[in-house]
This record gives sequence, C-alpha cells and structure tokens, in this order.
Amino acid sequence: MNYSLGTLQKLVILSIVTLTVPTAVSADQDNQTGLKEQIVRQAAYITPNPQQIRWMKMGFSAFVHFGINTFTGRQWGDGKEDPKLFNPTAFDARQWVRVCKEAGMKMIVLTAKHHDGFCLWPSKYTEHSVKNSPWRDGQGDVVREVSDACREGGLKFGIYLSPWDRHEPSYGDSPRYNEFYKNQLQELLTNYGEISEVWLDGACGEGPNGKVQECDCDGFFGMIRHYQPGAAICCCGPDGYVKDESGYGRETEWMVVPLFKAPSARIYTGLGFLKYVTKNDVGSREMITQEVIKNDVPLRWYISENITSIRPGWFYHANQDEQVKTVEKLLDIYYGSVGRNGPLLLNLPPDRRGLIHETDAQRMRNLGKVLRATFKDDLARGASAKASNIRNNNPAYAPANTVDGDSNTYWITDDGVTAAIVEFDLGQEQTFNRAMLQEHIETGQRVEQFVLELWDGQNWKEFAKGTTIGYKRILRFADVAARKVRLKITRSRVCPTLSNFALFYAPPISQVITAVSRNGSS
Ligand code: FUL
Repeated sequence: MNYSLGTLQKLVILSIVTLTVPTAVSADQDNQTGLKEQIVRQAAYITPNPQQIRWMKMGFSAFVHFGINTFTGRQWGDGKEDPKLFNPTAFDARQWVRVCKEAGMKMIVLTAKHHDGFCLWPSKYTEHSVKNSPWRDGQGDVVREVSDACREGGLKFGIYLSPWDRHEPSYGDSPRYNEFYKNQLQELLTNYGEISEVWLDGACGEGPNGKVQECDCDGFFGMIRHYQPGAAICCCGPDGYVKDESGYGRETEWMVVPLFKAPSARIYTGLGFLKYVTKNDVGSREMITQEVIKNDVPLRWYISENITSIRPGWFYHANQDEQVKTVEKLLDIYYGSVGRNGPLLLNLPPDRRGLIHETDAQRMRNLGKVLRATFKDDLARGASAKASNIRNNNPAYAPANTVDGDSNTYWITDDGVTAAIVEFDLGQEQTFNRAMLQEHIETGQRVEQFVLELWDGQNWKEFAKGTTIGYKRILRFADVAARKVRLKITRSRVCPTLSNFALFYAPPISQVITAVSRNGSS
C-alpha cells in the first residue's frame, strides 16, 4: 500500500462531518420547544457533499449483475464454482450501453465480484477470476470492456465489490482479509478510469474459521475518497443507504436523517441509522428532534438509493424470461423513486451469451420512449412567474428562476417566511398531467408540504399535493387544462427554495409504443 491509512481515515472523517446539536435539555416546556425548533432549523441548513450532488443528478442508472451465478443458475454462489464455467458466447458490453442509453440511464454499476468471490477482472490477488476461464482464452477483462464501452457511449461507470467473499480463505481472518480486499479495491480504483459509484454490499457471513469478518470500513472508504474523490459510496457507505430492494422510495423522503456509528464494524452496520432504515419515517420533525435530544444522534445528509431488478432475481435465469417487469411497472418504479427524491439503480442482468436479453432490452427501449415522450416539452418553461415573497426583493432570486431551465438559479423567500405562493401564467391554456418540482438542494432540503392549484376562471382549485420535494419530486394526476397555475408551499422548515417548476403532458403509454412501432423504429 502506498498511502497512509491515518490520513485517509481523517479524510473520511472530514468528509462525513455531521451536525451535532447541543443536547442540554431543560425540563422547562418552552425550552424544549425552542430546542426542537432549533434542531429543525439546523437540519434545514445541512447540505449534501459534492459526491452526493453528482449522484442525485444522475438519477436513473443500471445495476448489472453478471458473473459465475449467470452460468450456474444460482443467486448466491458458494465460492466453490469452477472458473471454467464462466464462458459467455457473445459478450458485448456495447450492447449493454446501448440498452441503458435508450432507456435514459446515466451510469452502469457492475458486479466486479459478488459473494462467490469470482472476479470479472484478472485480479493479481486471486486465481478465482476470468483469467482461469475459457472466455477470451483467459485474456479477457469484463471490467475493462464495460468501463471502456461506458466511456465511449457517454455513460458513467461504477463498481460493486462484495466485501463478503465465500471463496477467499482469508475471509473471516479480519486483518488479512481487509488487506486482500483493499488490494482488490485498489486495482479497480486505479486501473479503469473514472469510477462514479462504489457499491459495498452489506450481506456477509462467516469465514472458514467460523468468524464473521470485521471490515475496516473507514479504511475502505478512505481509499475510495483518495483514488476516486468523485465517487458516491453506497449501499453501506458514507453517502447513502438502501432501504429495501423494491425500487420504490418513500412518499415523504427526507435526506437529512439522524445517523450515528454503532460499535460493530461488520461492514458498516456501523450505521446506527440502520435501525430505522426500513421505516417510513426517517427524517420527520418528530424523528429528528427525538433522536437528537434523547439519543444524542447527529444529523446528516444521507441518500436513500432505490434498487430493484427488472427480473425476480439479481442474476439472469432463463426460466424467468416470462417474468420481466412490464413497461407500466418499470414506469411506476421510476415515478416512485426518481420522482420521489432518490436515485434509482435498476438491475439488468445479462444472459449466458453476455447480452441483455431481447425482452429486457425491448422493455427498456419502450420505457425510454415513454419517458422521452413525457418529458420532452416543459409547458411551464418561460412562463411569467410572480411570488408572494422574494428574498430581499432581490431579482437574483426571482421566481422566474424556477422556469428558466437552469438548475443553478432558484427562488427563495426571506428568512422567517415559511409559507409562500408562486404563481405561473403559461401564456395560453395548456393540458398537463405531470408536475416536476425541485428544491435547490445545494441550499438544503426544507419543504414539508405543498399544494398545486389551477385557476378555473373563477377560483383556485387544487389538482395535486405533496409533502417533501428535495432534489426532485414528480407528481402524476389526471389530465387538467389551465393557463394559470400556482404552487402553495404550506409548510417549510425554514425559508423555502425552488430551482425548477415544470409541467408535462404524458400521452397514454399504448399510444407512444404503438405509434413508434408503426414507424418501424421500434
Ligand atoms: C444483496 C445481495 O445479496 C444480492 O445478491 C444483490 O447483489 C443485492 C443487490 O444485494 O445484498
């Protein structure tokens, strides 16, 4: 190792600086209320780190589970598989990239090593890899071909490296295996260009010595920050976590949550936050104030990454060819994740040829068509906008910033103003059934409740409503027609911001897919 662990650990600690609110609690009720308000205010000023910002902006990406399990039909290999089993007959990483791009995805995260320990790159540190497979006469490197294809196609690239390794004899012998894992991590972080996400799976078991590995998680994270400072670290890392494998986010999705490090080092179960991870409420006023006051838990920006597979399993199994998720289901997952303030990592497992199966590819192509048909024309772009309050009446914060197509500009109210209205005149009557809202998250996450209303000629009429907005909130509703629309923010932790307000018309799915096939381009 040519880096100093101490320095790297410090780097990690610096990069996850958290907010600790004074915990001196008076029995006095007023003080208690004051303290709660102070905590909520401070939560609203916590901001994401640069890795998290980049990650949120990518939004929709592909997980790719490919490896020895593809050839054995298993979900979890035991590490005893013969590397000779790995032999894709028509491997083509460019086909994966084409499929992902057609669907509008921004990144591929590849399982460089799953729990079975089989490496998709010729690691120097094990014989259990592609180098002992017949594929490309043992000269192949899946990680190389996929990372090259991503770069060539304009996609970002990420790696999954399972800390649990059922093949490696040193697993369970903690210091030795930590060294082994870091060596592999270093190979991946230094030989394949830019890495935009590193996925450390939380699943783990006992090693051959009967012991569960104690991972040097801070050491792992430090290495990632050192070699790939732009990479987001999930699922058990400093930047984000995974709530479940449904692909859906929460209806109310807070990114500022109570999070502390618990004693166990067994792959960042280190996060005390995990005790709430599957709950619906991880960041409400009640949750954060209770955790800060009672349990002295710091608050920080922590992203819930939504993951799921297009098929029932994570790896390809031919007997699941009839169970590929439909376009309707995939679209619903998209709205339930990207549309609810969280990135989506949708798994597309290649088959034994090394190709994304035709059915999956067709579904993704159609999904891309539907998304493009929906989001191609923003009907609110350039609308005239006025607001009940503008910070210091400063034109730099004008509500027009929310319809200018620039995510760096935003509207914000004066300090102390936590309810406000922004009214849009679309210039002519428009029909729409989707609304997209975005807070300026570089300033924090603040909005707790909002309503969308339209002017029906006589009155303002509610047509949609929501709770959190965060990086992105997309609302679906039945077709409505109006020229004037307004956003009423009815509750916000501190002065709200908005960087984007957009309206769209989503045509019926069948119309988009049939229309395209008729043109022969499907
Ligand atoms: C889990 C693993 O055990 C599954 O096989 C899959 O890789 C999923 C994304 O994470 O923890």
